[in-house]
Amino acid sequence: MKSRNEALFERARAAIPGGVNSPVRAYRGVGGTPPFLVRGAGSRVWDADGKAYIDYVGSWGPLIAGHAHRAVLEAVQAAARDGLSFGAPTEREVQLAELLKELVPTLELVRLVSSGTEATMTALRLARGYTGRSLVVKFEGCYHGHADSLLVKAGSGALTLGSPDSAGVPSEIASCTLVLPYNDADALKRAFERSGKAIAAIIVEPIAGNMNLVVPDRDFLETARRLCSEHGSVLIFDEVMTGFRVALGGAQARFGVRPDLTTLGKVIGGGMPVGALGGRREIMERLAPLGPVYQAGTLSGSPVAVAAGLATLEIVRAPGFFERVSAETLHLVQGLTAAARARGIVFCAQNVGAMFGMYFRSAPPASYGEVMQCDKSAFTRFFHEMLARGIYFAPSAYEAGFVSSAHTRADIEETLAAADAAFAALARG
Ligand code: KE4
Repeated sequence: MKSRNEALFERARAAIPGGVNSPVRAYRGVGGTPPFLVRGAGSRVWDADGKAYIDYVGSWGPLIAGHAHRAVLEAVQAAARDGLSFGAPTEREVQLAELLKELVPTLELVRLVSSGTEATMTALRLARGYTGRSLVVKFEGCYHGHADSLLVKAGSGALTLGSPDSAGVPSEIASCTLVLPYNDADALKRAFERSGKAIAAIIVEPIAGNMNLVVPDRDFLETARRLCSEHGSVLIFDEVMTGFRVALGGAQARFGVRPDLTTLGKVIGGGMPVGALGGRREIMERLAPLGPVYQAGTLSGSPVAVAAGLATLEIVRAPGFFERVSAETLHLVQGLTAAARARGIVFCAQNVGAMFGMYFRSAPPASYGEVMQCDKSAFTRFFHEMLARGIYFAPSAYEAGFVSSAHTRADIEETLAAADAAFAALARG
């Protein structure tokens, strides 16, 4: 007898490529049938077979306030009662732009879009239009959404599926993307010595979360900042994942490095489709309708989606929010590390704010190469042992995990008890 999840997955594969609308959801990286989720509340989700899970994916980052937060739902319902979309300016999107400017001081102007991909795609086009140059620098293992120029040695689902370079991207476009090793300041210096005056932009995850969590050296980001300033290139921090996740002001606040442009998504939509790019006024004013760089969107700044984002950011900005959620995340990673050590499993874990990484290696990786040294089969075994025990991690060794303000200490202790049993199972072989 098929489970509901299996029956749904069979139906889904008959109507949708791979049965999913985003590849990493298909569980190709870990095998098995993905649970079809039917409900979420706080820190938990339920699948079509009625099984409950403590959720550490949080829709891949947006749900930092937990599932179905009352204030977020009420904001969405109130907005929806006035109409779903107008294709005209509304006050709510002005409120969100003003709030983003207040919370992220490097944002002098902000443009709202509907996804992180739109934000990074636009940021690249804007940097190229502003500088008149074509070459962009990205880093191996970083994922910035699925725009053609950025699907070159990409992370996240592309890395999970083993296709970091996508088919369908013309070589002419890929040749304008220079891929360098992440967290390697010397490689960056050499690239700028060779091609600095041709480089329109560096785009970087200031803390990487799409090759698992990799925290760069401050010197790497400071070198990127210095080289861009010296050569007239645009420094783009892709904070779609780290924005309002690692700190209220994002990774740029933690490192004290000022990008020229920042891209945002996930948390700023609170689970609804919102992305944004923002930064220096003289660059942002090149965007249509003011300047020659075109960008548009039917549902950009959707009042219902923006209402979810505004409500979420009001929760996030409350005094003590980050201290509390970071403390619970720290307790989780310390407990996982201790549980593995007690069972003799080579494993470590770390967090930055409410984002964490788990690694089947003896120390957190500081580069893409070190990520590749992690024991992927051990991760896969651990993933399934935990899923069976009602703990829902990202189905890939190349993704970060997320804790919300709805996760209680009891949730963390339940997770650690499951981890002890899972590591024991791994130790038995
Ligand atoms: P979206 O287009 O998926 O909203 O954002 C793309 C994006 C851009 N930049 C960064 C740093 C990102 O992490 C993302 C999207 N992250 C993945 C998870 N690692 C989304 C999950 C998925 O692709 O299904």
